[in-house]
Amino acid sequence: MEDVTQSDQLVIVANRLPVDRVELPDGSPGWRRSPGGLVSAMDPVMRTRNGVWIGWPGGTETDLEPFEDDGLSLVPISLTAQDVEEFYEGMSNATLWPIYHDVVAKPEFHREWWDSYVDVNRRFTERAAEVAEQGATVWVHDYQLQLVPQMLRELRPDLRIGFYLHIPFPPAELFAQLPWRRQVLEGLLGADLVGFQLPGGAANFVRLVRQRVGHKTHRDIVYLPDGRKVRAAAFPISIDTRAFEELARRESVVERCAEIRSALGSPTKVFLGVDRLDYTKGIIARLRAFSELITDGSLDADEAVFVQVATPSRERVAQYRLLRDEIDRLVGRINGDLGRIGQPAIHYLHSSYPREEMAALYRAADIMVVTPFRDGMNLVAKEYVACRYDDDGALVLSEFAGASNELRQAWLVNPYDINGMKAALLEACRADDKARSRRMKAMRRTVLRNDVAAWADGFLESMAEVGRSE
Ligand code: ADQ
Repeated sequence: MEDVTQSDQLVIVANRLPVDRVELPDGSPGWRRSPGGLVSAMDPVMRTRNGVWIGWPGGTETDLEPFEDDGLSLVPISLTAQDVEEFYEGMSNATLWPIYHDVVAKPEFHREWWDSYVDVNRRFTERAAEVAEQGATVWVHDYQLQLVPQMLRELRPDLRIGFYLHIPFPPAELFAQLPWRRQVLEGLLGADLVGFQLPGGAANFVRLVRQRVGHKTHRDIVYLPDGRKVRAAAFPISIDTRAFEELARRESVVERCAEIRSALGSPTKVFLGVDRLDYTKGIIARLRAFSELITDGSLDADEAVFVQVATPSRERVAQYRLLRDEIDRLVGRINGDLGRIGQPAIHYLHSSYPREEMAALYRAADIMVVTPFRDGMNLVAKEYVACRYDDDGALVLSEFAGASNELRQAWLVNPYDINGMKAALLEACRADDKARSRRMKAMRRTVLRNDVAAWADGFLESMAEVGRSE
């Protein structure tokens, strides 16, 4: 029965707040909304449900007060320089991130990083417990905050708690390396609903709970000894598809697309890669595959160029600095060997761009190359499809990106197989108009149907049901 004191309030707890600290024209500090699918998906729900967003603003400022930004209530959590080093760069990005991504890089284990992870998770929890109204819904996001569900349930058993993992949940064999594996599983079990990108992640989780914690499970439900039930299920995330399409249709974007192609020397085929600079994204293997196609004469350097955009990311973590140097060297070598004056084979841009520029790049690309070794979803693949309202363009996509579950009509590749990637790049490049448009049409139907609003609604409806069935 519905309790009259239940609140409709929705509290989001995520590592980052959806705003960045900026300097206003008068020199005073202010905030700028950081564009992103999650914020735009949550915005309408947050407005109707008296929403509050708890997160870290990204710096080390202290004594930040809760504030309103364009109708959104934001509650900042302060991190010290030591928290950033141990909780964020350490435990989150040098331990959990590689373990959850197939150990593509070697994870580091440090007990003081774990202590900091527990401590910061507790601070997020305490703030959520203060802010949430009686019976509110709290939606916790991602691998940085896996202990929050359990900590919050202990403080506030009246709340309905959901958790969503944006990255893959690893197979039991890899997860078992984590010295704090049981604490993490128990942390997640504090939620009523634990959401994953793919059914495989949910199944890994349920299996681990059975093996390592010893709870009874049946299909997607975990039965706790106190009678509580936890559901683990897949909710593949998406993008604001219509907003991307609308952007891609703008006159200014169409003009910018033509400008980009002409600045590249009007090649016949433009290949594009867009990633955060991360070792999971497979940037090196893909550039190598492309350069070999030119070296062995399958592609002509006068006809084909590769544009690789890599957003700076986690630059204080050692593995990321090494990767950046490695990419710099590889691009230098390829262009030294294959480029001509004013005509490099690879255009490498190490920076972040506004969404209009991204849309223009997607429009300008004949072949979009998305080849991560492991990726929860990969929104770039979906953004590319959303921008191709002309039903043209080819997507080469790794089997190991979550997006490959839905975008079956892409040219699917194993990113570890360089020859296989070369063959797929060539096929995508040589496909006739009919084949390209047939594949693109089918993928567009998929991303139009499952957009980010459908994703958020699906998760929240499922949370409401889990609550009711108890
Ligand atoms: P990411 O690892 O960051 O996300 P992805 O899903 O591709 O990977 O999202 C990247 C976002 O950054 C895209 O929206 C893209 O447009 C933007 N971006 C990339 N390069 C950019 C640039 N140079 N300038 C501006 N914007 C740029 C994590 C998981 C993914 C999962 C998402 C969402 O690792 O697997 O899909 O969360 O759940």
